[in-house]
Parts: sequence; C-alpha cells; structure tokens
Amino acid sequence: MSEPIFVTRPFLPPLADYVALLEQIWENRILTNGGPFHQSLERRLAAYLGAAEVSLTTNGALALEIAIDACDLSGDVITTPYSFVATTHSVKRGQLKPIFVDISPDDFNIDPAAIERAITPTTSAIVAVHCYGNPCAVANIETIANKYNLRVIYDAAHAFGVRLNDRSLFEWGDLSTISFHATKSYNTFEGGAIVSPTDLFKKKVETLKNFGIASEVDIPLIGTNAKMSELNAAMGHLQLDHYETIRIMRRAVDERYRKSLANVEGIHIPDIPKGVTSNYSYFPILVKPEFAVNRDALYDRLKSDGIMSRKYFYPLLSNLPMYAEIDSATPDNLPVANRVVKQVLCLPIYPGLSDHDIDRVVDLIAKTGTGH
Ligand code: T4K
Repeated sequence: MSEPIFVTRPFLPPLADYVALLEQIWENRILTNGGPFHQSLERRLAAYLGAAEVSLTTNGALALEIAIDACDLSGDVITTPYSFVATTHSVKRGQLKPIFVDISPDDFNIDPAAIERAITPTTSAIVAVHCYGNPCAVANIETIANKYNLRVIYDAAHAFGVRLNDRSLFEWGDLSTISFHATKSYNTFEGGAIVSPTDLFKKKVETLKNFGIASEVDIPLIGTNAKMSELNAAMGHLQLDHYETIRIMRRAVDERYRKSLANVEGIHIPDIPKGVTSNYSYFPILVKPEFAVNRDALYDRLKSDGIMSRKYFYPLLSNLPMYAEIDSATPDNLPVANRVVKQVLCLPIYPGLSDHDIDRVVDLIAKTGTGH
C-alpha cells in the first residue's frame, strides 16, 4: 500500500531557524510569563490580524473559556451545534446554558434568522464559529446583538488570517478566539489567542489567563493558567514569517481538488463565499444521496487505501449525551445541521500535499462514485 495521506500535516520552518531562537531562550532563561518572544509576537499578530489587542494563550479551548469569562455572561448563550466539541464545552464550563440554533446549508455557520428567533430575556450572548474559516454573517449578527444588547464572541479557531471584503475578520464581535494547534494553518505546536478590536477586555483577559493575578498583591479574579510559553511564541514568529507562502500552498491544493472533483456526481463542494480571502484550512465536501455510496462508506473506502479523511464535525454537539436533553438540541430544531453532519467529509489539505497525492484522493472518490 502507498504511504498514508493524513487529513493535515503541520508546516514546520527550517530547524536551524528555530534552534537560533532556542539559543536566545537558553541565553536569557526567560521561559514563560510574558517573556520577550511572547510580547513581540502579540504585537506582530495584532498588526497582522488588524486587531487592537491580541492575548496569547496555551490553546484555543482556554482562549474561548477566558473570552466567555471576560464578558461576564449569565443565563443562556446562543450557539451552533456544528463545531468541534470545545465550543459548547466552553459555554457549559462557563456555567452558562447553550441554546442551539441551526446552521446555514451554504457555509455551515450559525443562521442569523435562527439566532433572532431563539432570543429570550435570559439570553446574554452569541458564541458563533467561523466554521472551516468561512466568516459568519458578521454584519447581521452585529445588528441582532446591538438590537438585543448581547455580547458576541467568535470562536475563530479555524480563521487565522481570513479577511472579509478586504477587512480583517477580527474587527467583528466583542472578542474572537483562535487556535494555533498543530493541525491549524498557523501553528505554535499548541497555542491560541484572544483577539479584540478594542482594548476594553485586555486587562481582564490578561488577569484571567494569569490565575486572576493582577499584581503581586492584587488577585481580583478567579482565573486559570493559560499563558503561552516562550518555546511556542518563538515558533509563532517563524510561522508568521512563512504564513503567506503556507496560504498560497494550501490554495493550490484547494484549487486542484475543486477542478478535479467538479464533475463527480453526488459530491458537493461548498464555494468559498464572495469577498472572502480564505486561509484554506479545510476542504469539506458533502456526499449527497446521488453518490453511489454514503459518507461513511466513502470514508471507509478512503481509509482502507491509506487516505485519512475526517468527519469534522461528527457527532453533532447537540446529540452528545451531556447536551441532548436541552430543549433546543432536538433534531427537529436543527434539521440542516443534522443533515450536513451525516454528509460531510474533510479531505486532506496541507502545504506540500503533492499533486500525485491529491490525484490519488480524487481518483478513488471518482472510482467509488461509479460503483467500483
Ligand atoms: N474551537 C474549534 C472550532 C476548534 O476546531 C478547536 C480545535 C478548538 C476550538 C480548540 O482549539 P485547541 O484547544 O485545540 O487549540 C483536532 C485538533 O486537536 C483540534 O485543535 C481541532 N480544533 C480539531 C478540529 O481537530 P483531532 O482529534 O482531529 O486531531 P488528530 O490528532 O487526530 O490530528 C489529525 C491529523 O493531523 C493526524 O491524523 C495527523 C496530523 N497531525 C496531528 C498532530 C496533532 C500531525 O501531523 N502532527 C500533529 O502534531 O483534533
């Protein structure tokens, strides 16, 4: 059998470049707690992402928990069932009740009309996800949030560097959170950030990620430890140096898939929405009923040939045992999400995935589609 093809592989800069930064860390012995790489990376990312504030964290999950904490929410939070499990868990771990609303069939993001229908006097916020890096309907969500006085937090785990109508996506919402996990288009091994278009939350976020400590003698909040280490921040600098190249290499993979799968009957490829500068983080397809086999059978077929696609984001969060009893989790309330989650398959995409390997994936899908 040929070499396996994973759904993703992290980009790594030349090792010698990283070793040079490690030598600086060895020299000054500042390993964490807001060291020089951490501080300079926050400044570089703020400029790159067009944000007033960037606070680095240990990962995207803690970034989201802290963002939710920083907003002082209560009661109910409207959110999407179609995401990675960290999204709903962060709401729940913030002592809030997730209220699920359905997604749009076009971009798999939370549907603004459904948000508005779900608002009650106990709603305090919207936690939306830019799923696969595709922007939510940010202008509509802002209008709704202003009308009902709600906070908006974007789980932008997938959306590093994405732009909408030539503006940074991080200009929207009260806070956004990003994941810099090894599987993301921009990685610091593990890592994440809380990003804001204003400096309103900066002090609180900084305190929350440092155990709630504001100064040696002042501990005003119940925080956690979510500080990024210097090892991760140093890697972040190198990744940023290469990010535009990484994005272009990913775009080449996206384009080849789009072209070669365009005429495979029963395979639907969602468009990159107009006005979006994508980071090409994921390549989701929908396996429609017209295809010769269903999604699970196609997944198994690819796997048996060493092609490790993924069913991101199956199972649907509203169907997990700890959430399924919530009224809004009923499948009748979430027909689009329940349908998409049975059809979606994310194909391998990463910088350096060869044309030969892309063609291997495409050929096997096409062959399976003809019933062979
Ligand atoms: N919100 C959303 C919407 C998210 O999608 C995520 C994370 C978060 C919040 C939380 O952010 P973090 O706290 O993670 O920063 C992965 C990731 O662990 C997770 O970060 C990500 N979303 C989620 C969508 O996917 P798995 O379980 O699929 O990862 P794994 O280990 O199976 O990796 C997939 C493939 O990637 C492997 O088969 C091979 C390759 N790989 C992976 C790693 C870790 C490598 O080549 N090298 C590696 O180091 O969860």
